Amino acid sequence: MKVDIGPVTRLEGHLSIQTTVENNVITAAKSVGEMFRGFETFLRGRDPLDAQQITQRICGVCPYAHAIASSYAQEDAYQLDTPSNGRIIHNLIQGANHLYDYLLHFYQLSALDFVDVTAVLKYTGSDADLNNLRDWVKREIGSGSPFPAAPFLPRLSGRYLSDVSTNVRALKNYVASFEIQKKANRASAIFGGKFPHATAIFPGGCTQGPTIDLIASYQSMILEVRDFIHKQYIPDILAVAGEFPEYWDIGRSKGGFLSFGMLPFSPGKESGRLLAPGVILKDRVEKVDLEAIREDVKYSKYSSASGKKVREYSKLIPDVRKNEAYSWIKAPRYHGEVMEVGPSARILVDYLQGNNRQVKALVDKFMGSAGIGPVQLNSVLGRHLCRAVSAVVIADFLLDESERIDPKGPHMAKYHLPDTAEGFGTTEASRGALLHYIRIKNKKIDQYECVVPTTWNCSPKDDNDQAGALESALIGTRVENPDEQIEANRIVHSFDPCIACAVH
Ligand code: NFE
Repeated sequence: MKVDIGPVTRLEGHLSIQTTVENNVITAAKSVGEMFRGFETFLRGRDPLDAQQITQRICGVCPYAHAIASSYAQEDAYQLDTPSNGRIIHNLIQGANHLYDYLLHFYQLSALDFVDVTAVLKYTGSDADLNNLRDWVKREIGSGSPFPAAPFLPRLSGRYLSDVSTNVRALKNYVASFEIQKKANRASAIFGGKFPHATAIFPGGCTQGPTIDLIASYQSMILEVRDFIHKQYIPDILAVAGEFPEYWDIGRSKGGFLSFGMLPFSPGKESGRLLAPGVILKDRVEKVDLEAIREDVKYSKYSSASGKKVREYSKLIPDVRKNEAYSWIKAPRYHGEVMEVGPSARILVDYLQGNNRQVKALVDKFMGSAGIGPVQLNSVLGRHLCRAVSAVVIADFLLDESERIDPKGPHMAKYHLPDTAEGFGTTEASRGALLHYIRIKNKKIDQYECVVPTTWNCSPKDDNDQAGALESALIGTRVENPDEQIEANRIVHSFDPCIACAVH
């Protein structure tokens, strides 16, 4: 039977997932991005210094990653020597955004796939938030409304966490996490100017300079976020993992892994990154070669040339009637191979290279207590755990990094806009590897390309008919109830798709 489980909710944008189920097993899957945007088209002809502002509008969740990738691409094009403070402030803004995004994803976008909201009806404690939630859920359920207690209910049928106190604790954290996310966003906005869509991120640094009071405010907010990560977020993930251990083996993508690495150490891009870049192909980690990336469009709704490299310009021609095409998302491939990007890629690429000692220690500790190996980080639970590992490492780094600021030092490079130039910028957005490419002619943007995390993960099939990463993770999954497929929803949510980004 063919089932359309879309539009899938609790993600950004319009994603439909169509599965074919035979004998309760998914045998085929289509990831369908349902809109077109055209940022790369309307960037052409504009002032290059608009790019880090305009590309942030690709998304309201990960705007800073776009600003950073664009700034790096322009730094490459203008040959800028970014001062240490400029690089540090970029990191402080981008890192805080990751912390916000991991909490948003776990609590609001995926925890309710596992947490039993109705457990709050059995709550008898004295917490005011939980009492309010319990009374509201009770009233809603008895109200006769067709959608009582939205957005918590209705929900898909399946097994949820059984222990009342574990559910109640997670629900309390669902509510509490909003305040903590606000803290992370305010920390970013101290230097970025505002959230979303920072005004201050610039190629070569940040227009907002550091002062002792700004640094102290930033640190106090990150300390609170870090506390929540350790005391609430990680225990909640481990509680889910403890009761659903089968999800260490559900949702495994079938290709390689790509991470661009993130958070460069000062003074510059040559001195390494907190999380290292790399590609995992056939269990070996290799250096990233940007020339190996091509974007296929055989099954995407474009009649432009397929298989172009990032810097090979091909006019993007939307084509709603194209035969066989089923998505507005393109299909990026690395040496023709399917790549998963995102938290598991980021952590596995770093872990297998032994780059960051803290990553190694955390991964070993969690793998040891769960009784799993690295291959199981490629799974629903693996993606959740790798976000948590990223959160711990990034939060500690941000606190250290903020101590390295020299309040008297420069925070912006001087730049000269060249007539003709090109540049690549790579970083990790929360959802994975993000690449921006800019080519400048006559001081205007001649070509701009973004290769975006969800484009990799939620791509349709490529020119060789290979399923995309998410599609491949769905195929082979056993589903108890083919009409609802809670298992497929959990897999989709573990990738945290952002379709606004994917179709940019
Ligand atoms: Ni719109 Fe984005 C994606 C992330 S790219 S959320 O995909 O993370 O910067």
